[in-house]
This record gives sequence, C-alpha cells and structure tokens, in this order.
Amino acid sequence: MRLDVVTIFPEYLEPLNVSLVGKARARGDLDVRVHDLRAWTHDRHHTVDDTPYGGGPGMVMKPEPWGEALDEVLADAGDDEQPVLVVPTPSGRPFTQEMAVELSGKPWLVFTPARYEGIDRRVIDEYGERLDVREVSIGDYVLAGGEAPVLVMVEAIARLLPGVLGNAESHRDDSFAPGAMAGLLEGPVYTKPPEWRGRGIPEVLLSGHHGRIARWRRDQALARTADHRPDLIAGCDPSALDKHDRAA
Ligand code: 6GU
Repeated sequence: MRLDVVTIFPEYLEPLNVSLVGKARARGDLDVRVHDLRAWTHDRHHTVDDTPYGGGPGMVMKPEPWGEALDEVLADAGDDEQPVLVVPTPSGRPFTQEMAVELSGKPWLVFTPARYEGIDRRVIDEYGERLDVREVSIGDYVLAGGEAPVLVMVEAIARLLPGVLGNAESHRDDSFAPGAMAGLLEGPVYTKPPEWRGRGIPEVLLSGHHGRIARWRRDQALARTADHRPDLIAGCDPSALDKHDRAA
C-alpha cells in the first residue's frame, strides 16, 4: 500500500517511522511518502494561508499550493490506480473501524492534513471531480490540525494489512470488529503471574474449559459495553444476541 501525506509539519509524521507502521515500511509492505506543502509555495515567506472571504476569525489554507502539491503527487496515477484522497476535518464523516477496513483494501491513499480553519473549499471540489474524496473526522472534539488524525487513521489502517500484525486472529476480537463479538467492546485480559499484590485471576480462565471461557468473555464484553457504550447495545442487531446474552 502507498500512503502520501502533504503537510506543513512533516516532522509531525515522524512516528510513522516507529513500531508497527515503521516495521511495515522497512519490510516494504507500506510505501509512506511525507511531503512539505511549503515546497509548492513561490513567495519568500512560503505563505500557505490567507484571510477568509466573508470575514471571521482565523486563516484559510490557500488553494494554489495544495493544487500544485496534489497534481505532483498524483502524477503517478495511472487509469488503473487512482488514490483515495482522505481529507481530515472535524466536519467530516466519522472515522470508524468499518472505514479502516475499507481503506485498508485500497492500494493508495493520499492524506491532506490542514491547519488553521481548513483548506479553501475549491480544492476539495476540484479533486472530488476526479477522485474518491473522503472528508473524515476522528471524533467529536477539535484538534489544532489534521496531522494527529492522520497518525490515528494510518495506524488503524496499517495494522489491518496482511502480515502487519503477527497473527491474523489478533484483530478478530478487536473492539468494534464484526463477527463473534458483534461489535462489542473487549473485556479484561490477564497474564502471569497468577497472583499480583494479592489479586488473582478469574477462576474460569484457569479452568481449561473453552466453552465456559468463551461465555465468560462474552458476558464481560456485554457488561463493559453496557457500561461504557450503551449506544452500541441499542444499535446492536438483535440476531447477534442469543438467549445466554439476554440472561447476562
Ligand atoms: Cl480530522 N481534524 C481536526 N482538526 N480536528 C478534529 C479532527 C480532524 N477529528 C476530530 N477533531
């Protein structure tokens, strides 16, 4: 998978050299290219922003540098391989595990994290005529720029690529994963030692009884979801629940 990021803070994307994403890059499973938007400015001050038409606070990112940058990044696009353009913005559609799964199946993603009050609308409209453009938000709070959301989205997407997590089963039971746990939050986990500061391990996990363990994990997931995310229970497909779930 190829990922391009155009930003005025390339150093903000340094964490993409670390851990799971860094290793996927080193292996060649991920081709990440971070570009400095200011390379496509032509004035002495490398200006990327200007005052908003219509007035109001803050600054808006000028369209010309974005247009030149994206034209150059997209120059590699063949008829067969067009990237998805991911535009981080607090006014976007919510980024979800479902969207991460979908985007992890694409060969090429281009991210355009903005600062200030965002990018001149004409840039999104222009590329929206040629590309699949997704305006995406990572949650209901406002950040100073889209770089941290890009780190969040790239990590969520990269860990789904074949071979990136050691074990394909690692994401089977993920919180929000469809399937056996039907979008429930994951319950508690334990490892050795068997006693720590006087605290033991739930007896059932030591029983070796796989059926009872699976039932216990599901009860824990249901209880945790009801407590932390009752909206997920309310939105749950009733056919995803069984009579044991109802008893819990
Ligand atoms: Cl994608 N950008 C910014 N600036 N703030 C956000 C966001 C994105 N998602 C949630 N808050």
